[in-house]
Amino acid sequence: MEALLLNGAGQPFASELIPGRSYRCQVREKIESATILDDGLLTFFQAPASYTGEDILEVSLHGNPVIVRHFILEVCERLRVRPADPGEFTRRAFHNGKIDLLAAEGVRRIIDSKSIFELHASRKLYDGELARMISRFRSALIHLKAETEAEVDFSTEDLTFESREQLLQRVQDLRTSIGDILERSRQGGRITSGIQVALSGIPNAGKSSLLNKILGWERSIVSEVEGTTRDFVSEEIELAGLPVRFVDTAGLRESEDLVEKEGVRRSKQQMERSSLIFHVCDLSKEPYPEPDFPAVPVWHILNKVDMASSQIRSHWNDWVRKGSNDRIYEISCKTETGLAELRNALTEFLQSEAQSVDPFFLEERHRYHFLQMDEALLRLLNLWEENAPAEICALEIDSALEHCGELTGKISTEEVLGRIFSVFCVGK
Ligand SMILES: Nc1nc2c(ncn2[C@@H]2O[C@H](COP(=O)(O)OP(=O)(O)OP(=O)(O)O)[C@@H](O)[C@H]2O)c(=O)[nH]1
Ligand SMILES: [Mg+2]
Repeated sequence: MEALLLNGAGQPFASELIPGRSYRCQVREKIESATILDDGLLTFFQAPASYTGEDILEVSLHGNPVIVRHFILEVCERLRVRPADPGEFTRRAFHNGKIDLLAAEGVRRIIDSKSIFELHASRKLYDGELARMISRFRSALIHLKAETEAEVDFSTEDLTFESREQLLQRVQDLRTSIGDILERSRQGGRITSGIQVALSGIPNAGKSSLLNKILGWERSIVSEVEGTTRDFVSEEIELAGLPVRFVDTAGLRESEDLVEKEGVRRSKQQMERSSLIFHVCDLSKEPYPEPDFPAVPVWHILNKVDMASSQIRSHWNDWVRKGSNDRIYEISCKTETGLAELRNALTEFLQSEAQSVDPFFLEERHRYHFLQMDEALLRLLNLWEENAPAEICALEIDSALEHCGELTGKISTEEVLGRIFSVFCVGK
């Protein structure tokens, strides 16, 4: 180590590094050569006060792949250390009891978060919000089990246990809490996976022009030919801290052309999946009948206001549907009139969407265990109803407890751990 890593003065490091302090270091091309390839920082974290709970020597180099490759080939080789596997540091932290499995999953979600909203939800996972909920479930289940076992042990003696009604109520409450968690995650997941805004309208209205204006780059092909966009084109950006997916769709019209027909079918499908529809209208024409929209807010975007007489504008304003959630904006993609107002209104809409939803989500794995827990509790209720022996009832409580353990990683198999950590990036 000392021969390969030199301090800022070009001297080998003294053998004692003070934990938590960073040292400047230089990486030479070869031990014997004086050619310096990179300057970096060396930090020593002493067990157990480190990320993994083990001694860690962290070398920070410039992220150039050539430097990193050289470091791995020359330096790591000689030090007889190997590059870490994906997620290995977090896996070690988990095995050494520094974090539970939920927090480990939180680390990955933090790294992969695509919006502030998702980051908030990931932080909660990392900080233990779900772990605390599960711990409350576990205590309630253990209490339930103790009551059931007491029934077995002392069933012939005259002792007062919690009444069956009280126990039934407790199980019902647990099932309600599971339902609430699943619903919260469904809501949060809807936002995390992106709020979709569909741009729809007749051919040539300016849908693709508007998409490009919103994104700030020429994502979609714009032309005066009707039916330019045939398949939908989507792009995700972050607005108001939320991931928003804009979908530019094929112009809606009756067509005999098979490809265009399929495009229109897909347009309708995308509209149904959207939280908001921008109905782009062509102000260079007199009002025409609007398509059927699914039951989501529709904003009528009266485009090409630069070409429209005040008469046509008033015709259009009288014409469009005015449901309680619907709005009208006049814009021009050509002169950019009204685009700033539209953007501000969209930001406000997204903020109010986000405020109504709690940043919270469950991984597929979590959902599975919660559902299994719920099923075990449902079976328990049925068994009680049939007056099944208490020993049999206790098995269902055990099953629910097992799922609690698997959620936090108290009970885990190599296969499950492999699946979780393999999707991490190297270095975490
Ligand atoms: N004058 C004027 N022309 C516009 C405006 N917006 C779009 N256009 C023109 O209208 C034509 C159609 O625009 P597109 O954005 O391709 O329309 P579209 O709705 O995506 O059309 P399809 O993909 O065929 O359904 C192009 O020639 C644009 O340059 C505008 O605000 N003013
Ligand atoms: Mg188009």
